[in-house]
Amino acid sequence: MSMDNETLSQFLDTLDSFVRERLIPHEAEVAEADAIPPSLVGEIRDMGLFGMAIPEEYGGLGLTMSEEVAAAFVLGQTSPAFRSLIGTNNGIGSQGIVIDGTPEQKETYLPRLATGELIASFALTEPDAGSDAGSLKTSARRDGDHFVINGTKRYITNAPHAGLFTVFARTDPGSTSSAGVSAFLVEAGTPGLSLGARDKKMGQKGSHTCDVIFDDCRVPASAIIGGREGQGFKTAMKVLDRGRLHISAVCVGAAERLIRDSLAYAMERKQFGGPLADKQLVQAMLADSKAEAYAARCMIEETARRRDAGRKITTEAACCKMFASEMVGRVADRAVQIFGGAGYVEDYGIERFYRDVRLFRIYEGTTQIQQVVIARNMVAEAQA
Ligand code: COS
Repeated sequence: MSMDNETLSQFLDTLDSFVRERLIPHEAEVAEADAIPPSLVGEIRDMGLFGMAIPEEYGGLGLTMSEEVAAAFVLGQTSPAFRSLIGTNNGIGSQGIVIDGTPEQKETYLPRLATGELIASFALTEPDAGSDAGSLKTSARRDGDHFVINGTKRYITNAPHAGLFTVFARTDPGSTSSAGVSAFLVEAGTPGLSLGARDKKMGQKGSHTCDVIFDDCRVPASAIIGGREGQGFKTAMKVLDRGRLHISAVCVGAAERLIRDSLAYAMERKQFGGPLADKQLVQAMLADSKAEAYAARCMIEETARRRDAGRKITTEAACCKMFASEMVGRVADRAVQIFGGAGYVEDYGIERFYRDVRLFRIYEGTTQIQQVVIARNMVAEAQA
């Protein structure tokens, strides 16, 4: 759907009020308890946020990419744990089905993903296959009209809550690279699928990851996304192109929140006879953060427009992910510096954001992988 301007601005205003009035006040509690209160999960569900990126015909809001990044700019303004709760259903957990799924797969899963009744996870990473995703070892051996999956997936976001996993496994035993990988839709509760203990993370408390273990887990051949073997890696890459742009927008939201908090603190805190905000060295930090967050916002809006116009955005999404995730790291570092001692203790939440945003430079492709993607595409285009 492309919302008319009035509907979009109403949606974003409602989301903004929700973030300020309902989510921000619960940030410290969520971090402390390492859990989002069920009542808040219900409110998030009622707002339709699990289905932002799922087409309207399957019960979602069907936002365009431009609309989705506008929503992510707003959601990014609060603890990433809230965004993470709905992140997989809107992104890596659902988009394989949206982009490459069969009509039956869409019909079976998308309506429940859109409401949040079903939580989706994306199981690509393994103990020995992270950045080199194409080298994954999880196998799916054909057995009649079924496949038998064996292997371990690692750091899988929302796995402890997931009802559906998109699992990448090697269906061609003779292959060692990205060819020969297929994407399977595996439901929680399938015999042979089990979960490891929750990871103890540096930040993003309230968002959970764990291992997903497959031990002779038998699934029908109809569970392959799109029904075709050997297409899984490409599906993963298409999903990640989109996911990287969404994460970039979340980075901008977090940066804008940190800048707002830093400015408010600098205006209120007095040293050397006046507010910190009057000191040019503090102004330099505020100005650098403002300009960098604005640059990232513009890149992301432009890339989203290009995607909505049907253009391939692999290079641009990688540029956005690299720049925005590094940018929010610098902004968070400056925020700690502006707050000084107050930035290093828990009370103001700045140190929490500093730890939370560190993940953005790692997941859905590290900064170094984004550099590889950008440069490889530059060379390929120059050679074409
Ligand atoms: N869209 C569609 N197809 C794509 C694609 C994209 N964005 N990127 C690659 N492909 C295709 C290629 O065209 C190629 O197809 P052919 O074999 O038909 O030519 C195939 O996929 C393999 O691509 P490539 O050779 O580039 O794969 P590599 O194994 O060299 O890996 C990187 C490429 C490093 C970019 C990939 O492994 C990657 O993104 N790694 C990071 C993984 C990641 O983000 N992990 C986070 C986990 S999810 S939280």
